[in-house]
Amino acid sequence: MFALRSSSTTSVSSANKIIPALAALARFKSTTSSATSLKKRVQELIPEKNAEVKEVKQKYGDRVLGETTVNMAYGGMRGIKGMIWDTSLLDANEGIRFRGMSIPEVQQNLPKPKGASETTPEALLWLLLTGEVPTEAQARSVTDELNSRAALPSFVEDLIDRCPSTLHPMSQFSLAVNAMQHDSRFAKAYNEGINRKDYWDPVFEDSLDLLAKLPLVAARIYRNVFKDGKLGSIDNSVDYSQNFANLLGYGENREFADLMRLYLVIHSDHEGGNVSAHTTHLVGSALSDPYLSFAAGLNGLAGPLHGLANQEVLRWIINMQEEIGTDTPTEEQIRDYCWKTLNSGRVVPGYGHAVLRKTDPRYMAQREFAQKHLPEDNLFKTVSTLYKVVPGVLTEQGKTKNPWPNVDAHSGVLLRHYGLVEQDFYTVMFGVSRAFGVLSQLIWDRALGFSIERPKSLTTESIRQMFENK
Ligand code: HAX
Repeated sequence: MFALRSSSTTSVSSANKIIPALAALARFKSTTSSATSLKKRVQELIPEKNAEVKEVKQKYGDRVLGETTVNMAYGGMRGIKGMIWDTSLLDANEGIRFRGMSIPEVQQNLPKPKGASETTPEALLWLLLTGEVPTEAQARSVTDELNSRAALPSFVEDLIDRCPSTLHPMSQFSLAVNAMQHDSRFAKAYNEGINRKDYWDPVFEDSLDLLAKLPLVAARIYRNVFKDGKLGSIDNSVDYSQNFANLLGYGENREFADLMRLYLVIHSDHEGGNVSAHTTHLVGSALSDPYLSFAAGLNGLAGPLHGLANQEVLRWIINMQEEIGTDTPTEEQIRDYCWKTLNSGRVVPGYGHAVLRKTDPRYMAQREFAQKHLPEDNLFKTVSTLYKVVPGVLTEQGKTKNPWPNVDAHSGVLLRHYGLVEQDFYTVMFGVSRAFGVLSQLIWDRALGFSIERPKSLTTESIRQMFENK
């Protein structure tokens, strides 16, 4: 397997084994390849990876991965091991690892652009697609590649401009991504009869085109809905996150550009079972092209129990401040407000997780950013007080399996600090980031020839019959 390669070893952390930090770090340092083009490197790896999957299927194809209970079938298929997602793996107590690397390891070991304090989604894309830590030149080559593909078709610009400002930014985002399907190289190649062995190639091209265009799409929506509609252009000399910051209108603040780098890296991938990832993968399995697949994933991300939670968190905090009449509520006031939310049959947004059972490391990465850059921000202080209070309240209520904060509990306060106060836009930013993870896996789905998804469903009556011997 090629999760984190070195010249001498090719082993990888298995599903529930965490690589000891020191051994892992030693490996990260020795992982370089001479290829300067991401596509060329992926192409080199495809035969090796196909051989590995073939071997695993031959050796272990009949082994049982786990059992499925009736409760799992009724309970959102939680915990059912039924899909392959090579770009990242989640440990319930540790959080996400991208190709075996934790978030702090990614922050420490992936290259950063000159003058930046955080690594970039471009460097992460190289890691997700190849399992290798890129050199500075390799990361820069991805930046150049994305910058060169960023321009939008004019009809997509017109489409976005014609959306009413009352249409939610996530709906506009999904609409624009669907519309860009017009230029899908995979759809065209399929129509022309491409050999299935080559599917990955136009899927790679579509994915890079799509990633490249997302900042212009997202920023156009932002500037139309919340600002004067005027938009800058891509600067080929700077990285993806600086360009995104510039387009949104906050690029002059170097801290904000670093926040974008951090934000786009940590929201990118969270293994395969979450709604946005699984949806993209599922729709792609029907050979819908990357635009259609990712647009479907975005529609899932727009749900309040998933990505929309970041907008809900901010709204909830602001409502609390208004209701209590202060922007520095006490622990007691916050506790009362949490109970009020729970007693009215609503969730406390930003807390709980379907799989994680500890504080989300993505929350911690953002908390560390806040402690460094905005320790005196009143909203950050409130978010910190929530961290002290909410887990206790949720534990006392006794329902949630995980009372700790997730990624969405922290992102809004950071964006708001730098002036990006329009919370209805936050999930669009999440979507830009999520594209890096789900499209990386989609490329591998086609390179490895994964099948169309078709799990078995049951009726309640059929379950009765199975267990009542009818
Ligand atoms: N507030 C109140 N109740 C909560 C809760 C919360 N934050 N988190 C879980 N619960 C409740 C569930 O609603 C469920 O209640 P019922 O038994 O009455 O249905 C019970 O506790 C058990 O749930 P669980 O098994 O712990 O959690 P689930 O896997 O069912 O749900 C969710 C996971 C993330 C959807 C859930 O924790 C939640 O609704 N959190 C608030 C919304 C949120 O922050 N979503 C973002 C999650 C991260 C993400 O995907 N980001 O994009």
